[in-house]
Amino acid sequence: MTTKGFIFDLDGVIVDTAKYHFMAWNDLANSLGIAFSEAQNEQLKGVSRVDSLKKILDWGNITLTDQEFASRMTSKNQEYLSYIEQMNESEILPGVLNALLYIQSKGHLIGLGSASKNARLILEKVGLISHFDCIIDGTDVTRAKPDPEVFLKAAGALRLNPDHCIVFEDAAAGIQAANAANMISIGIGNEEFLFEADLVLSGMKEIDESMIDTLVWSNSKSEFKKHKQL
Ligand code: B16
Ligand code: MG
Repeated sequence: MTTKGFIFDLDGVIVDTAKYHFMAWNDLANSLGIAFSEAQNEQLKGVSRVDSLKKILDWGNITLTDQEFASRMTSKNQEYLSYIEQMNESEILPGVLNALLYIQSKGHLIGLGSASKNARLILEKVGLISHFDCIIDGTDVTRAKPDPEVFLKAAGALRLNPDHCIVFEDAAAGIQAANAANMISIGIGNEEFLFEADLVLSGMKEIDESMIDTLVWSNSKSEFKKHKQL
């Protein structure tokens, strides 16, 4: 049997760090006199730190000097890290650990493909780092999702053909990146936003062993889609 690579996004798939990003961005926005809502925070999911700050400044119609921009990014990250420091395994989203253990028990490989520069620290905090055969994060890529770079690098680090990889993602841009890499794309969240995915699940808790078996036995994206229609 061909070895498969299961590549996971971090925020929104393995843990819900969006709430911590929200608190830190909200404090930053308020200190600049910009109103910031949870709906706006949704638009920052999967978006890099620098692009997130650019969007918030656009919403508030504010321009900062390069120096001020850099210092705001640093303070946002410091506040975010103070929340991450408190994280533990209770924050792993339901279904994640069982899926990782089953994939490993079958001899397949596990990778991370995240935009976050704090991904390693978060995986350590929740006690999952040892389950990952490779970690590709915001420190390893130059092009943000929907560019497929992060997932192609993960496939390369796992020494697997991209066709043999399956991506789990909660952001539309991440699904587009997986599709561009010719990987099976599994959307985690709302079908309304993730309609480009090969399959959408409401959460990782919906993944069971038979679904993982189906993913393992599908030799390509098109084969998986055909199986899904049966
Ligand atoms: P950091 P993911 C993304 O994680 C988050 O969804 C996004 O909100 C955040 O801005 C980005 O990471 C960068 O995070 O500030 O920690 O480098 O969904 O790609 O795992
Ligand atoms: Mg995400």
